[in-house]
Amino acid sequence: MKSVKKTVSSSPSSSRSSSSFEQLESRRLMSVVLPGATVALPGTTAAAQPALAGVVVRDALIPFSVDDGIGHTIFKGTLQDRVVRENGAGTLDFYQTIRADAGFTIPAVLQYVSRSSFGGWGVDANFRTDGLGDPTIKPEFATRSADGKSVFYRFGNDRVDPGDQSLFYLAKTNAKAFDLRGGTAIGFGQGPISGSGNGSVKLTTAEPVAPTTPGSVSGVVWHDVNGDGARQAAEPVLANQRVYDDANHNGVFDLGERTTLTNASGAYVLTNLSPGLHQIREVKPAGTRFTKPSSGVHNVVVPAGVNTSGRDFGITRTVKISGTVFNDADSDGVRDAGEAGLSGFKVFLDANNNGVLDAGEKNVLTNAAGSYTFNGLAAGVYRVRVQPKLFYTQTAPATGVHTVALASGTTTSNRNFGEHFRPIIIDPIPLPVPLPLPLPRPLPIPQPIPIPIPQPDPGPLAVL
Ligand SMILES: [Ca+2]
Ligand SMILES: [Ca+2]
Ligand SMILES: [Ca+2]
Ligand SMILES: [Ca+2]
Repeated sequence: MKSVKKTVSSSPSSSRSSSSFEQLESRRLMSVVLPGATVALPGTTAAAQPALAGVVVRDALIPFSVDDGIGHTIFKGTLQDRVVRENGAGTLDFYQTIRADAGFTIPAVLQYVSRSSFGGWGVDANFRTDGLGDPTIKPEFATRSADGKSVFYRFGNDRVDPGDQSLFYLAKTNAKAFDLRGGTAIGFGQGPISGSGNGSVKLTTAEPVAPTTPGSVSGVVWHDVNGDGARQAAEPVLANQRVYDDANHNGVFDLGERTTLTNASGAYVLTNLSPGLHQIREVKPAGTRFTKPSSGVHNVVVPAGVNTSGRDFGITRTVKISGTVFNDADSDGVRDAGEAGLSGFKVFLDANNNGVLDAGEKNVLTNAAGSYTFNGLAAGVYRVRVQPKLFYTQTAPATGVHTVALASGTTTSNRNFGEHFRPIIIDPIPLPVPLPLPLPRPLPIPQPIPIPIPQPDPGPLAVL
């Protein structure tokens, strides 16, 4: 601590000429900074201002350095950016303190700190004398721009030695919410480096914002018995399933993340979600997998004050097998670049393991990409084979079969088959030598059929 306050040069001309000092009257401990006004800062303590007592809701250390633009680093240190929610009113106070690195051996001269984004908010400016910091490093005046947006703390060219820290200066506001898109500019004057100039830095810090109306997300958790990702009427809902807002996007339910349980109807509503992107997940019961969404996560952009419904979760105990039949052009058993999938191959689950597709054995045809999927199977052991096809020889797997053992709710993929196309050249069948056509025999001349000469009627036979 320095016994005598040191100043190096006169104050910046920007603020003093247009100053209009507000009468402090009885408010001796906090100074309201109206737009366009300048106030003297007397300093205060939590004992004198009990309203300042609160909970720290943000406390960030932001390292920074300041160059003078002509090749000198004139300051190196840390800005501590803190937001406190007052216990009584629930309003936010925005604190900062500047600390010089111990290892940076050149003393610097602190001129000003300017914070943007206070437009529209009530601001009382001051500094704390009951906290950490060197009592000689503090702002004497606060000026607010005419539009109310920026609050300018004027330090009187206070000398900051390595390891020194300013007192905490603050803006007590009537805001109840904040974000991290504010700006803080810090200016340093000429230091003792020969030939050095002024310099400043702009850092991203907390700012007061209007509170937003939260939104919500709702849906149903159900048992997708057949694993098809759709909810059939006979499929039951699941109660007491934990759904949560995965705030840190790590795929795990962590303490402090907003959560709820599904009710007897399998329904959930996650409330009080800030507007913006949320990852809504469910804690998956053991031995199951998600079929809807298959990724297990709903990415929802929550609008302010609106419920987003229909974000259902389907879980199943069934298993899934998938793979591809590919054209193994070089017959090496490996799918190389350029070896396309083969459509129309029949892949089957060889239940009796006899190597052939029998009646009743599940089978599917590969699609245009050569892919196949068996979904909704019960957990167990499966032998997957491809039915031979004319002109193709199977090259993979070497054993000719994928044998897979799948526990409840698991899947296996890339169960691929290589098929090499080898057309069989068949010798042409010799054409039979044509036999000489038999000469047509002359048709016999038809003979006239003798017409029977009618006989006279013998008359009735005499009965003997
Ligand atoms: Ca279903
Ligand atoms: Ca998490
Ligand atoms: Ca190959
Ligand atoms: Ca069979």
